[in-house]
Amino acid sequence: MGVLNVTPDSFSDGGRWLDSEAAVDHGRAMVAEGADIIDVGGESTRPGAAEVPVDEELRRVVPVVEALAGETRVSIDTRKPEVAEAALAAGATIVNDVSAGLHEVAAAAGAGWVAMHMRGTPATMQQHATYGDVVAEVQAFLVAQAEGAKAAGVTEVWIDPGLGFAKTATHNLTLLHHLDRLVATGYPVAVGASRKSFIGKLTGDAPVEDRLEGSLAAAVWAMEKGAAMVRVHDVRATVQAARLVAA
Ligand code: HH2
Repeated sequence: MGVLNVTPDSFSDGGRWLDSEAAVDHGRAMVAEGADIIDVGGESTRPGAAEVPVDEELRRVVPVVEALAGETRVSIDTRKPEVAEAALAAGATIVNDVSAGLHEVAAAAGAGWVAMHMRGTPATMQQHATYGDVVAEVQAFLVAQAEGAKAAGVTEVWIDPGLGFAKTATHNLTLLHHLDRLVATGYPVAVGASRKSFIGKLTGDAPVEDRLEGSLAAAVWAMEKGAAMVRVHDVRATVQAARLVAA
């Protein structure tokens, strides 16, 4: 899954693809590099990010989804039902749901759904990064959400531990270490580690533009533990790594 942030403020590529044409070109480039799904998002969810009004989020994402949907599979990365509905109407076929609360929208459209674990909102989530057993708690939440979605009629349900969302670096590492426990639930697992701050922290404070190697290591680890999808910014390099893992 290639990341396409149509935002001014995403943590690693904010402002680069804000213009629709530049965004569509970047989406096409990621498809050419081997991405199977392009994940279009119009709201940054980095820690502390402010909420984007619905109209503005729609203005950012709908033209980009429309342009890419005829050429590749598109997911919509949003927390808002209105935005998910509009993107599905524009041709997206998966809701990448960082709120894990939009399964009814996916069910109504016959779309796939990614349930990601988070606590609170991006503005408040780092205050909620306390767990007794992070793996058990994340797993229990995701399985409950996934079962609810299946019962509502969603046939394609993914689960995602939500690295960096109400998680410390240690929580992220613990979840990666025990990713096989999420895989054992039987739901296909998606993982988004790409360029996140815990990678910088573990690599001598590498700035966001210098986290490719750490991101690849995390993606390879996740795939080896059984993840069925990795959400990444650097598609060409990750596809090459994925082919080696698969071989
Ligand atoms: N991470 C981000 C956004 N969406 N979706 C899933 N399923 N899993 C993730 O780990 C995930 C996600 C945050 O990364 P990014 O989109 O690069 O940044 P920002 O939120 O600042 O736009």
